[in-house]
Amino acid sequence: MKRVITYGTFDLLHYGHIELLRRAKALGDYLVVALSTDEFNWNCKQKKCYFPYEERKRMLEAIRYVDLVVPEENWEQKATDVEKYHIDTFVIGDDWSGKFDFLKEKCEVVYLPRTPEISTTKIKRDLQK
Ligand code: C2G
Repeated sequence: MKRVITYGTFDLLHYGHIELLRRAKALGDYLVVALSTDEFNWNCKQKKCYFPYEERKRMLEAIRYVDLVVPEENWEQKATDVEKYHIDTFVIGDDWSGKFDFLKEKCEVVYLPRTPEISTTKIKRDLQK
């Protein structure tokens, strides 16, 4: 049972997120998603989510690739999460390339190419036109 973890905000869920989750799950048998809380998003990522945490969690839990959703509350929890959830592989989009190499002591680290042309920011911008 190979266990994979990924992290993110996943606001205004779109096919770029789904493609990331599909490829993350394909790296193992069990996928944990650490979902950024509203406080973490606002205080540490300067992101104001359209959907609150509980709604974003509910949507992720409905995705066939996702096995467990847990809160991401700070930048520092990744190393303990890898132990806590017995993770074999950490995966995230390559916009984060190199940023989490410190986890290589504990697990495999994979950066996946982002899906081009789509982002939550683009959706918000296009809707304002
Ligand atoms: N993503 C992607 N392609 C896109 C948009 C997003 O592959 N077109 C990926 C991102 O690279 C990330 C995941 O989908 O792996 C979630 O994206 P965000 O919700 O924007 O996550 P982010 O704010 O980057 O949070 O501690 C890590 C952070 O919580 C990551």
